[in-house]
Amino acid sequence: MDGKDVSPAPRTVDLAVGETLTLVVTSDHDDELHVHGFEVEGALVAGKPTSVTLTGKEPGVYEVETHEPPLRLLKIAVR
Ligand SMILES: [Cu+2]
Repeated sequence: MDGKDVSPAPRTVDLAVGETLTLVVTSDHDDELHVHGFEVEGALVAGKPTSVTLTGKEPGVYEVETHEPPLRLLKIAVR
């Protein structure tokens, strides 16, 4: 594993305004998690699940990514 596989494969998840979504992210290496639009950033520690809870506010499509390397994990469509 080279730290570049994303599972499940990136897709778009719908989130209604006012609804909450909890993401649990586990990386095989230390990294940084960034949820665009929600401006949530969190440290990912190798092998350790990190969870973030997001509440839909502004309608739009937002990317969830890591920074090292830059990988897109999913998109959140707030409607
Ligand atoms: Cu980012």
